[in-house]
Amino acid sequence: MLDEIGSAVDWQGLDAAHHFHPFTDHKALHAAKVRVITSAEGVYLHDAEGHKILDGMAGLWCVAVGYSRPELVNAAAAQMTKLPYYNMFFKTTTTPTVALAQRLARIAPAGLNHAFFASSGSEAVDSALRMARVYWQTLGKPGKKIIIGREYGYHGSTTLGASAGGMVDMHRQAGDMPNFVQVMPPYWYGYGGQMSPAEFGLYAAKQVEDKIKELGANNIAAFIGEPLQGAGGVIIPPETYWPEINRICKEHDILLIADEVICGFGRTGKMFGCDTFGIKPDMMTTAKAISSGYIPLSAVLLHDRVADVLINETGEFYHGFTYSGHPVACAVGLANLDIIERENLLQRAEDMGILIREKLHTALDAHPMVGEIRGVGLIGAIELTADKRVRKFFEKRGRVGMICRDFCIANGLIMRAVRDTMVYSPPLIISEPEIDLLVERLTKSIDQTYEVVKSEVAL
Ligand code: PXG
Repeated sequence: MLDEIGSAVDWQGLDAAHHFHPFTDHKALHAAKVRVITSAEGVYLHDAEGHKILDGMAGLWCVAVGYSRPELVNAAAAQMTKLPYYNMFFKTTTTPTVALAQRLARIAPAGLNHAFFASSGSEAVDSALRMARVYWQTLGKPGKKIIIGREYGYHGSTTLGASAGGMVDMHRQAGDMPNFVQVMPPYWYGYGGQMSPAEFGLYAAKQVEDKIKELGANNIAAFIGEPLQGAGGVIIPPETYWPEINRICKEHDILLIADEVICGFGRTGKMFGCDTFGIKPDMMTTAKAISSGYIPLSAVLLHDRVADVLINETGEFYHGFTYSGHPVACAVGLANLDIIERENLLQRAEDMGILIREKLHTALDAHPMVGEIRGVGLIGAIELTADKRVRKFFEKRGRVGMICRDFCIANGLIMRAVRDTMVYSPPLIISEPEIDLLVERLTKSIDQTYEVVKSEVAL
């Protein structure tokens, strides 16, 4: 019925008049006009103007199983018909909630046997940070409050999440909660200089240890980090980084929170980023691909060593949401995990990831504006550079990336630009011909961008 009300132009006008978008320069959006997405299937989006667009971002890193999967629709409909909602507060639970909690314990790294549910990654992060502080309070160490995050980390958009994260502009606008600090990310391309990636991984980990020594371990609750930093530009740590972070957190008695909101459920070729990078977390935050984005759902997974304290010693933990453990969301989560397991999407992410990187290397290695091609599983990045010999950034960071992003969309491909880094994260069901199309459209867009950059230099 909604589709019949008016043309794309009407929706654009109404959107500008009444819809306040997330993460948007509103004035610029109103001048440019919004794109109305009307339907999607597989890896393709359709807009109201008749374009068919290849979604190289799986929505916002979340649509793992692809669009329009009847299994998820049916799971939601069946659960809505039987029990559309009940809460978890009145000494009550629902069967999909319990089944998903058990399923998550089975697939998570050893020891993470307890799930707390919420509806978004931000809520999961907020919950995990509160759990960390309450854990230390319970153990008689209320001074352990500080959360160590990283520059270019993204941990959501609640005030705690924005404070934990290190996205510069966002942090400046909203991240002013006390007891949060940031350290250098393991971003070899940007900060590694003459060090080898392995040397730099240890160097970046040392920044965490130095910060702990500076602030005092008795003041620090937790270190939070994404296994690889997604929204910050698909920053993939050198192999030496995480084993060293495991050691540092353990040695200084600091909780390690792995933010798996992007990495979780197959993105990196294994079920979790912790599996891929050998991380030993005390807690994991998950969202996005837990339901492939079909319905809002997130979970904090707690290791027994944290859960035992919160369960047996804390007394009441004053925290939870109306929609914690929502039966419909959990039913969709279960059906989504069924697809991931049945279609062997972890292996597929691994195989297709290898393929996409091979094809990107063939198409772009020699390109004068491409400084690095990196990836793991089906997530990766292409660094655009002003001088590839010395990994030089463009003078005005982010402008070239934005030009390339706009060419991509004009060429029928959704890619994100993070500063001047082009990032991809397609649905895990992407096929080889679709990967060919992605690489072809991206290559064309980078060529077009290069023409613009060259013409400016010539002026
Ligand atoms: N942690 C991580 C690692 C994330 O990537 C969140 C927490 C917050 O999740 P919610 O569901 O509250 O948004 C995220 C979300 C982007 C972009 O432009 C990335 C995210 C969200 C919105 C935009 O890359 N990541």
